[in-house]
Amino acid sequence: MGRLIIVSNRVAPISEGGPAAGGLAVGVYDALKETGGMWFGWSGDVLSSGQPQIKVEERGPVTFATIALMRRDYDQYYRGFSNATLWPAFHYRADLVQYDRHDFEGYCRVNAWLAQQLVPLLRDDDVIWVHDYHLIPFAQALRAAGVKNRIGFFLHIPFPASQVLLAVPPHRQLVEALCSFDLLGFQTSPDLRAFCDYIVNEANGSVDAAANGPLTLHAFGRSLRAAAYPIGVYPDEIAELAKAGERGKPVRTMKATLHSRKLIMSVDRLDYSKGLVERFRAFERLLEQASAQRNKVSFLQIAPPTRADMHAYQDIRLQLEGESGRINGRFAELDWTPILYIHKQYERSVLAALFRTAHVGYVTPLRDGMNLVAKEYVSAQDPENPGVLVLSRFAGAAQELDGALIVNPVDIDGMAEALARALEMPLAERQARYRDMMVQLRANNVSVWRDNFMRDLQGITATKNAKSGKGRAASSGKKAARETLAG
Ligand code: GDG
Repeated sequence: MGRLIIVSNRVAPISEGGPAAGGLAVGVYDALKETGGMWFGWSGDVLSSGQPQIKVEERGPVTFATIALMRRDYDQYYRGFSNATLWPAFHYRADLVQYDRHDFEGYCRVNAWLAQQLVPLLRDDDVIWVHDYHLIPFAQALRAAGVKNRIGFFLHIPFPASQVLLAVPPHRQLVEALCSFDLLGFQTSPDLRAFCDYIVNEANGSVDAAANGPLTLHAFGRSLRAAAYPIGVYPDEIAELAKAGERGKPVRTMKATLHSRKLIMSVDRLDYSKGLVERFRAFERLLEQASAQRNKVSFLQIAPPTRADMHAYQDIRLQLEGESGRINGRFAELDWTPILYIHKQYERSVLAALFRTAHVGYVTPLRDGMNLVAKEYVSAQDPENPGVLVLSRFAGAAQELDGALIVNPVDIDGMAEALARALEMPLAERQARYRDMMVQLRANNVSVWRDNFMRDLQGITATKNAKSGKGRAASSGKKAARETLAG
C-alpha cells in the first residue's frame, strides 16, 4: 500500500502531549501516528510580503509538510469564505452567513494553489485523504493538475439540509466540486442523507441503494461513493491519562476549590455553535429551581479562544463574559463562585484528569459534526464511580452515545432538569450507562474510523483498476454498521 497523505487546512503544531484545541487536529493526529504518512497544509503563519515556501519536517513516522498563507489568502479563504460563509451555514446558522464573491474566488484560488504545492511531493501509489470544509474544491484542483491518485474527503462538521445549504450562493459549485472526490465521508447518517437529498433533488443526480458499504452516487457526469464514518477517540489511552493525572496539582487545586461540592464541566473552543449561552442559562435555571443545589455544585467551563479576529467570535466572548458575571453576581456567596469560566487552553492530560473529577460532563452544542469532548469525558471516567454525560441531540455523538442524558440545547428547563437528574443519579445507573458507552467507544475508536475509510477508498481503487467488486468488511462497533445509510 502507498503512503497515506493527509491534507487539512491547518497542520497542528504537535507538542509532546499531542495537538491542542481542535477536533480535526486531535482526530487526524491520532489516526496518523499509528500508520505514519504525510500531513500537508497551512503552517498557521500569515505573510504580508515574500513568497511562501514549503517546509518539510520528519517527526517519528509522520512527515509534516507545511506552508504559510499570504495575508489576502488568509482573509479571503480562511476568515472569509471558510469561516464567515461555510462554517455558519453548515452549522444551520443561516442568520450569520456573510457572503462576498471575491472571498469565494479567493477560496478557489487558494485551493488550486495548495494543490499545486502538493503535486511535486506525491508518488503514484499515494492515497490522498482530504479533510474538512476549507478544502472542498481540492480534488477538482488536483485533477486539473493531472493527479490520478485515489482521493477521499471527510467532512468533520455537519452537512446541512438542502434548504440551509441554498443560503450559500455557490452551493452548486461546492457540491459539484465534492463530486470530484472518489469517496466522501460524513460523520453521521443524517449528514449523509442531507447530501443525498441535495444530489437527488437539487442536482438532478441519483443514488443507488446499497445493502451495505458506501452508497454510489451519480451527479455532474461523475460517479462516486459516500458513507458515514463516525470519528472516535482512543478511550483506553484517555482513561490512562485521566487516571495518571488524578493526584496531579490541577486536580488537587480544583478539589480544594470545590471543597466537597459536585462539579459540572464543559470544554469547548469558544464558538457560537457550541451553545454556551444557553448552557450557562440552564445552569442558572438549575440554581433557581433546585435551591438545594445552591452552594452544592460548581460549573467549570473551559473555552480556549479560537478565530478571535472575527466579529462573531468577539460577540460570543462578550456575551459569555456578561452571562457568567451576571449569574455569579446573582448567586455567588463569599465561599462559592457558581461558574468558573476560563478563557484559555490547558494540556490534554490536565483536561482528562479534570474530566475524571467532574460528576457531570455538560456537552450541549447547538450543532456539532461529532463532538470529541463528549467521547473524551466518558472515556476519562472512573469505572467504579463514573460521572454522567448530558449531551445535545444535535451533536453527532448523540447518534452513538445512548447512555447519555440527551437534551435539546435550546430547552433551558429541559437542560436544567437533566442536570438535576445527573447530579442525583444512583451509582448503579451511572455504571450501567458508562459501561454501555465504553463498549461503543472501544468498538469504534479512531483506528476503526481511519481503517473503514481507507478500506473503502482502497476498495474503489481495486474496483476501478481490476474491475473486481471488493466488498467492505463488516464494520466493528454496534452502531458503526447502522451509520452506513442503506438507500
Ligand atoms: C471539529 C468538529 C468534530 C479543547 N480545548 C482544549 C483542547 N480541546 C480539544 C478537545 C477535543 C478537541 O479539542 C475539540 O474537538 P470537538 O470535536 O469537541 O470540536 P471541534 O474543535 O469543533 O472539532 C467536531 C471534530 O472536528 C472531529 O471530527 O467532532 O464536530 O466541529 O479533542 O479535548 N485540547 C487541549 N487544550 C484545550 O484547552 N489540549
